[in-house]
Amino acid sequence: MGPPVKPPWTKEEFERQLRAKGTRYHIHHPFHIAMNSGQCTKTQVQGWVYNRYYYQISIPLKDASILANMPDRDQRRQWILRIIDHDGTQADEGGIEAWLRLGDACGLKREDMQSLKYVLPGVRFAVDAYINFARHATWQEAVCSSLTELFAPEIHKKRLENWPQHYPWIEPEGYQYFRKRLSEARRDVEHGLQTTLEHFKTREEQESALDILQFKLDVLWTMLDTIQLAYGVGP
Ligand code: AHQ
Repeated sequence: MGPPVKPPWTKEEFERQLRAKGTRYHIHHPFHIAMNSGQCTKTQVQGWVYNRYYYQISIPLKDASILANMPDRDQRRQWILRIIDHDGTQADEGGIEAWLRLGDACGLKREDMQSLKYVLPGVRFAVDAYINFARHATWQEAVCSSLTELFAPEIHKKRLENWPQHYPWIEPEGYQYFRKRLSEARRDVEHGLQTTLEHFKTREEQESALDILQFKLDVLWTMLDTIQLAYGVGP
Protein backbone atom coordinates (compact mmCIF):
# COMPACT_ATOMS: atom_id res chain seq x y z
CA MET A 1 0.00 0.00 0.00
CA GLY A 2 1.89 3.09 -1.22
CA PRO A 3 1.23 6.74 -0.23
CA PRO A 4 -2.32 7.94 -1.07
CA VAL A 5 -2.58 9.02 -4.73
CA LYS A 6 -3.19 12.79 -4.81
CA PRO A 7 -6.15 13.72 -7.04
CA PRO A 8 -5.36 15.86 -10.12
CA TRP A 9 -5.85 19.65 -9.87
CA THR A 10 -8.80 21.09 -11.73
CA LYS A 11 -7.75 22.95 -14.90
CA GLU A 12 -8.33 26.24 -13.04
CA GLU A 13 -6.09 25.21 -10.15
CA PHE A 14 -3.46 23.82 -12.57
CA GLU A 15 -3.40 27.16 -14.43
CA ARG A 16 -3.15 29.00 -11.11
CA GLN A 17 -0.16 26.83 -10.14
CA LEU A 18 1.54 27.57 -13.47
CA ARG A 19 0.94 31.31 -13.16
CA ALA A 20 2.19 31.30 -9.56
CA LYS A 21 5.63 30.42 -10.98
CA GLY A 22 5.74 34.04 -12.21
CA THR A 23 7.44 35.02 -8.96
CA ARG A 24 10.57 33.30 -10.34
CA TYR A 25 10.41 35.05 -13.74
CA HIS A 26 13.51 37.00 -14.77
CA ILE A 27 11.63 40.30 -14.52
CA HIS A 28 12.52 39.90 -10.81
CA HIS A 29 16.23 39.36 -11.47
CA PRO A 30 18.46 42.15 -10.04
CA PHE A 31 20.00 42.81 -13.47
CA HIS A 32 16.55 43.20 -15.02
CA ILE A 33 15.32 45.39 -12.17
CA ALA A 34 18.37 47.61 -12.68
CA MET A 35 17.82 47.75 -16.46
CA ASN A 36 14.16 48.77 -16.01
CA SER A 37 15.01 51.44 -13.44
CA GLY A 38 17.73 53.04 -15.57
CA GLN A 39 20.56 51.84 -13.31
CA CYS A 40 22.44 49.94 -16.01
CA THR A 41 25.37 51.49 -17.85
CA LYS A 42 25.44 51.62 -21.65
CA THR A 43 28.00 48.77 -21.68
CA GLN A 44 25.76 46.58 -19.48
CA VAL A 45 22.72 47.10 -21.73
CA GLN A 46 24.88 46.45 -24.81
CA GLY A 47 26.21 43.25 -23.18
CA TRP A 48 22.62 42.13 -22.60
CA VAL A 49 21.70 42.80 -26.27
CA TYR A 50 24.79 40.88 -27.53
CA ASN A 51 24.01 37.87 -25.34
CA ARG A 52 20.27 37.77 -25.86
CA TYR A 53 20.92 37.64 -29.63
CA TYR A 54 22.07 34.03 -29.13
CA TYR A 55 18.74 33.23 -27.44
CA GLN A 56 16.78 34.88 -30.27
CA ILE A 57 18.53 32.98 -33.12
CA SER A 58 18.10 29.73 -31.15
CA ILE A 59 14.31 30.03 -30.76
CA PRO A 60 13.50 29.00 -34.38
CA LEU A 61 15.77 25.92 -33.98
CA LYS A 62 13.95 25.07 -30.75
CA ASP A 63 10.55 25.54 -32.39
CA ALA A 64 11.57 23.51 -35.48
CA SER A 65 12.53 20.62 -33.15
CA ILE A 66 9.08 20.78 -31.58
CA LEU A 67 7.45 20.96 -35.03
CA ALA A 68 9.36 17.83 -36.09
CA ASN A 69 7.85 15.98 -33.11
CA MET A 70 4.28 17.18 -33.72
CA PRO A 71 2.17 14.51 -35.52
CA ASP A 72 -0.95 16.68 -35.70
CA ARG A 73 -1.36 18.99 -38.70
CA ASP A 74 -3.52 21.53 -36.86
CA GLN A 75 -0.97 21.78 -34.05
CA ARG A 76 1.79 22.28 -36.64
CA ARG A 77 -0.20 24.97 -38.45
CA GLN A 78 -0.22 26.95 -35.19
CA TRP A 79 3.32 26.17 -34.11
CA ILE A 80 4.94 27.06 -37.46
CA LEU A 81 3.83 30.68 -36.89
CA ARG A 82 6.46 30.96 -34.17
CA ILE A 83 9.26 30.13 -36.62
CA ILE A 84 7.91 32.63 -39.13
CA ASP A 85 7.66 35.30 -36.38
CA HIS A 86 11.42 35.02 -35.86
CA ASP A 87 12.79 34.14 -39.30
CA GLY A 88 10.40 36.48 -41.09
CA THR A 89 9.16 36.38 -44.69
CA GLN A 90 9.73 38.56 -47.77
CA ALA A 91 7.01 40.87 -46.43
CA ASP A 92 8.01 41.05 -42.76
CA GLU A 93 11.68 40.80 -41.77
CA GLY A 94 10.83 39.02 -38.46
CA GLY A 95 12.18 38.98 -34.90
CA ILE A 96 15.83 38.11 -35.55
CA GLU A 97 16.11 41.11 -37.87
CA ALA A 98 14.27 43.21 -35.26
CA TRP A 99 16.83 42.17 -32.65
CA LEU A 100 19.65 43.19 -35.00
CA ARG A 101 17.84 46.53 -35.33
CA LEU A 102 17.82 46.79 -31.52
CA GLY A 103 21.58 46.23 -31.71
CA ASP A 104 21.90 48.95 -34.39
CA ALA A 105 19.87 51.27 -32.13
CA CYS A 106 22.24 50.53 -29.23
CA GLY A 107 25.31 51.34 -31.35
CA LEU A 108 26.42 47.72 -31.85
CA LYS A 109 27.93 46.44 -35.13
CA ARG A 110 25.89 43.70 -36.85
CA GLU A 111 28.99 41.66 -37.65
CA ASP A 112 29.91 41.72 -33.93
CA MET A 113 26.43 40.48 -32.95
CA GLN A 114 26.29 37.86 -35.69
CA SER A 115 29.81 36.61 -34.94
CA LEU A 116 28.56 35.60 -31.44
CA LYS A 117 32.04 36.50 -30.18
CA TYR A 118 30.55 38.34 -27.17
CA VAL A 119 28.17 35.52 -26.16
CA LEU A 120 29.24 34.38 -22.68
CA PRO A 121 29.79 30.64 -22.01
CA GLY A 122 27.09 30.57 -19.29
CA VAL A 123 24.57 32.15 -21.67
CA ARG A 124 25.46 29.65 -24.40
CA PHE A 125 25.13 26.72 -21.99
CA ALA A 126 21.75 27.91 -20.68
CA VAL A 127 20.34 28.48 -24.17
CA ASP A 128 21.76 25.18 -25.47
CA ALA A 129 20.18 23.38 -22.49
CA TYR A 130 16.81 24.79 -23.62
CA ILE A 131 17.34 23.82 -27.28
CA ASN A 132 18.50 20.29 -26.36
CA PHE A 133 15.57 19.88 -23.96
CA ALA A 134 13.17 20.71 -26.83
CA ARG A 135 14.98 18.23 -29.10
CA HIS A 136 14.59 15.30 -26.68
CA ALA A 137 11.39 16.03 -24.77
CA THR A 138 7.93 15.12 -26.05
CA TRP A 139 6.43 17.98 -28.03
CA GLN A 140 3.88 18.55 -25.22
CA GLU A 141 6.70 18.92 -22.65
CA ALA A 142 8.52 21.35 -24.96
CA VAL A 143 5.28 23.34 -25.46
CA CYS A 144 4.96 23.51 -21.65
CA SER A 145 8.51 24.92 -21.39
CA SER A 146 7.52 27.91 -23.57
CA LEU A 147 4.97 29.01 -20.94
CA THR A 148 7.43 31.48 -19.42
CA GLU A 149 5.73 33.67 -22.01
CA LEU A 150 2.73 33.80 -19.66
CA PHE A 151 4.83 36.50 -17.99
CA ALA A 152 6.47 38.00 -21.10
CA PRO A 153 3.92 40.69 -22.14
CA GLU A 154 4.52 42.48 -18.81
CA ILE A 155 8.30 42.47 -19.30
CA HIS A 156 8.06 43.92 -22.82
CA LYS A 157 5.52 46.52 -21.68
CA LYS A 158 7.80 47.63 -18.82
CA ARG A 159 10.76 48.05 -21.20
CA LEU A 160 8.69 50.14 -23.60
CA GLU A 161 7.46 52.28 -20.66
CA ASN A 162 10.80 52.77 -18.91
CA TRP A 163 13.74 52.50 -21.29
CA PRO A 164 13.19 55.55 -23.54
CA GLN A 165 13.45 57.93 -20.58
CA HIS A 166 16.36 56.04 -18.95
CA TYR A 167 18.40 55.31 -22.05
CA PRO A 168 18.07 58.28 -24.44
CA TRP A 169 21.11 56.91 -26.31
CA ILE A 170 18.98 54.00 -27.67
CA GLU A 171 17.37 55.04 -30.95
CA PRO A 172 13.54 54.60 -30.69
CA GLU A 173 13.18 52.22 -33.70
CA GLY A 174 15.18 49.70 -31.66
CA TYR A 175 12.07 49.11 -29.53
CA GLN A 176 10.14 47.53 -32.41
CA TYR A 177 11.11 44.06 -31.16
CA PHE A 178 9.42 44.51 -27.78
CA ARG A 179 6.29 45.92 -29.42
CA LYS A 180 6.16 42.92 -31.76
CA ARG A 181 6.47 40.42 -28.92
CA LEU A 182 3.60 42.00 -26.95
CA SER A 183 1.00 40.59 -29.36
CA GLU A 184 2.96 37.50 -30.49
CA ALA A 185 3.56 36.30 -26.91
CA ARG A 186 -0.15 36.69 -26.08
CA ARG A 187 -1.17 34.60 -29.13
CA ASP A 188 1.55 31.98 -28.51
CA VAL A 189 0.79 31.50 -24.86
CA GLU A 190 -2.95 30.99 -25.42
CA HIS A 191 -2.17 27.95 -27.58
CA GLY A 192 0.64 26.72 -25.28
CA LEU A 193 -1.50 27.00 -22.16
CA GLN A 194 -4.47 25.09 -23.63
CA THR A 195 -2.15 22.33 -24.87
CA THR A 196 -0.54 22.07 -21.42
CA LEU A 197 -3.80 22.12 -19.43
CA GLU A 198 -5.16 19.33 -21.65
CA HIS A 199 -2.08 17.12 -21.87
CA PHE A 200 -0.87 16.90 -18.26
CA LYS A 201 -3.74 14.98 -16.59
CA THR A 202 -2.69 13.18 -13.39
CA ARG A 203 -1.40 15.10 -10.40
CA GLU A 204 2.07 13.62 -11.00
CA GLU A 205 2.01 14.81 -14.63
CA GLN A 206 0.78 18.27 -13.56
CA GLU A 207 3.62 18.56 -11.05
CA SER A 208 6.11 17.50 -13.73
CA ALA A 209 4.75 20.38 -15.86
CA LEU A 210 5.60 22.78 -13.03
CA ASP A 211 9.12 21.33 -12.94
CA ILE A 212 9.48 21.83 -16.71
CA LEU A 213 8.37 25.46 -16.36
CA GLN A 214 10.83 25.91 -13.48
CA PHE A 215 13.63 24.52 -15.70
CA LYS A 216 12.91 27.19 -18.33
CA LEU A 217 12.63 29.93 -15.67
CA ASP A 218 16.09 28.80 -14.52
CA VAL A 219 17.40 29.05 -18.13
CA LEU A 220 16.32 32.71 -18.30
CA TRP A 221 17.53 33.47 -14.75
CA THR A 222 20.94 31.88 -15.38
CA MET A 223 21.44 33.97 -18.52
CA LEU A 224 21.08 37.14 -16.42
CA ASP A 225 23.29 35.72 -13.62
CA THR A 226 26.02 35.18 -16.21
CA ILE A 227 25.62 38.62 -17.80
CA GLN A 228 25.62 40.31 -14.38
CA LEU A 229 28.76 38.42 -13.31
CA ALA A 230 30.57 39.51 -16.48
CA TYR A 231 29.32 43.12 -16.80
CA GLY A 232 28.37 44.00 -13.24
CA VAL A 233 25.08 45.72 -12.52
CA GLY A 234 24.57 49.42 -12.00
CA PRO A 235 27.03 52.32 -12.29
O1 AHQ B 1 11.65 37.31 -27.43
C1 AHQ B 1 11.25 36.18 -26.81
C2 AHQ B 1 10.79 35.09 -27.53
O2 AHQ B 1 10.73 35.16 -28.87
C3 AHQ B 1 10.42 33.93 -26.84
C4 AHQ B 1 9.94 32.65 -27.37
C5 AHQ B 1 9.45 31.95 -26.12
C6 AHQ B 1 9.79 30.49 -26.07
O3 AHQ B 1 9.43 29.78 -27.03
O4 AHQ B 1 10.38 30.03 -25.05
N1 AHQ B 1 10.06 32.67 -25.02
C7 AHQ B 1 10.48 33.88 -25.46
C8 AHQ B 1 10.94 34.97 -24.71
C9 AHQ B 1 11.31 36.15 -25.41
N2 AHQ B 1 11.75 37.27 -24.79
C10 AHQ B 1 12.13 37.16 -23.39
C11 AHQ B 1 12.42 38.56 -22.81
O5 AHQ B 1 12.59 38.68 -21.61
O6 AHQ B 1 12.51 39.48 -23.65
C12 AHQ B 1 11.10 36.37 -22.65
C13 AHQ B 1 11.16 34.95 -23.22
C14 AHQ B 1 10.32 34.01 -22.40
O7 AHQ B 1 9.61 34.44 -21.49
O8 AHQ B 1 10.48 32.77 -22.57
